[in-house]
Amino acid sequence: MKIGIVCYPTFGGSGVVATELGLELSKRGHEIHFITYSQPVRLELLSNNVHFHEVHVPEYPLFLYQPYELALSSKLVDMVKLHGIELLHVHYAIPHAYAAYMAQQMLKDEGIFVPIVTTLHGTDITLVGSHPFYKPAVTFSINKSNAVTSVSESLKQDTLRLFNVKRDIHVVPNFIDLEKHEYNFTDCQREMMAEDDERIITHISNFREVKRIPDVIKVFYNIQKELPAKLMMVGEGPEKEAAEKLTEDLGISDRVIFFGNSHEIDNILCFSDLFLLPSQTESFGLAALEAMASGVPVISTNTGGLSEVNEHGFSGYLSDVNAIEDMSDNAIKILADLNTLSQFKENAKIQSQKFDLHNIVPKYEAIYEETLKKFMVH
Ligand code: GMT
Repeated sequence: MKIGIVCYPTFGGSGVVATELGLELSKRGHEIHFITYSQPVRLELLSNNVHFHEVHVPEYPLFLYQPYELALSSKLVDMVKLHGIELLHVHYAIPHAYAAYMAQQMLKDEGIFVPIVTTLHGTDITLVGSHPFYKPAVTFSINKSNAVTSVSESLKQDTLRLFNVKRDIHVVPNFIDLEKHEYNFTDCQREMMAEDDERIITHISNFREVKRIPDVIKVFYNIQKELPAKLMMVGEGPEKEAAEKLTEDLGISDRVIFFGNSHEIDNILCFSDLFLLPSQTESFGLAALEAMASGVPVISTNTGGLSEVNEHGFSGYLSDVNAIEDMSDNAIKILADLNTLSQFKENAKIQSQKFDLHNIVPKYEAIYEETLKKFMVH
């Protein structure tokens, strides 16, 4: 099948999922065309089956805002015609599903029908999409998609609650390539990061408010009072500066390392003992799954889809949002005893196997096939 994938190419779960999906589909014999404004961060290798087409938005001084969705829909039309793309899979409703619908209409005029599969990732629904400014366009784009998927049951329920959706929503959870997370112990340079007796705690995100970065620091502050520990903060975003300030104010800046965005997530996870994700809301929590796949237990909130990913008392623990003391106690419970820690590490790996890409990617393929069959008659 020739599939066009539209996503946000930057660091962030939706782009990562879209890229990994495209790469796996290409291995399964599909021809994949990524259509986006820059090459997705995890898309390192282009091949016969994997293509990248850049959406360029020409600057024009008359426009205060350059019209990306216009440029994207035109690019989609051109690429569908040039490469014979049979289906568009768009990740994130705004503006991708919207632009894809426009492209579909333009192509229809020329006698070409290309179905659209839209995957909802969370922020497009819970944070941005439900804003009254965007709500009509998001509702329209979802209803006009030929198939809609969401990354968790919780996100599906949020979407049904917040929008007047007339389409079925298929839940297809995010996934992980477990083989990639099987690291070689000789590569895991733990000794460069911490002393033998220190526990390594990690947080990875885009440092937006929704991630509750101060809670990460506060939980770590409590942990390091009980046990020798280091905190690895990975990512860039608006809350980073305040986080650095907070570590200084708490007198723990010598125990916290801020890495910035990293292409070496697996290397950092390989020496991590615990992952903290105290988010306000999280449709899935791909970063937590990536941690678990590397054998790192997770302390998270119980919001959104996190309880579908992290199993309380098995792969980690879940607490209410803002329950700093509870999260700290749970973290210490896991970290204080080496046998308990190694049991949780083992469990985290076991839990991640539920999301092995070999089980999940065929679900997308089935949706593509069903959608093509259903809509090709039109
Ligand atoms: O959470 C973010 O900051 C990024 C955002 C995105 O759109 O990439 O993540 C959303 O999609 C991910 C992939 O499906 C999910 O794992 C995240 O939970 C979800 N974020 C939120 O719901 C806040």
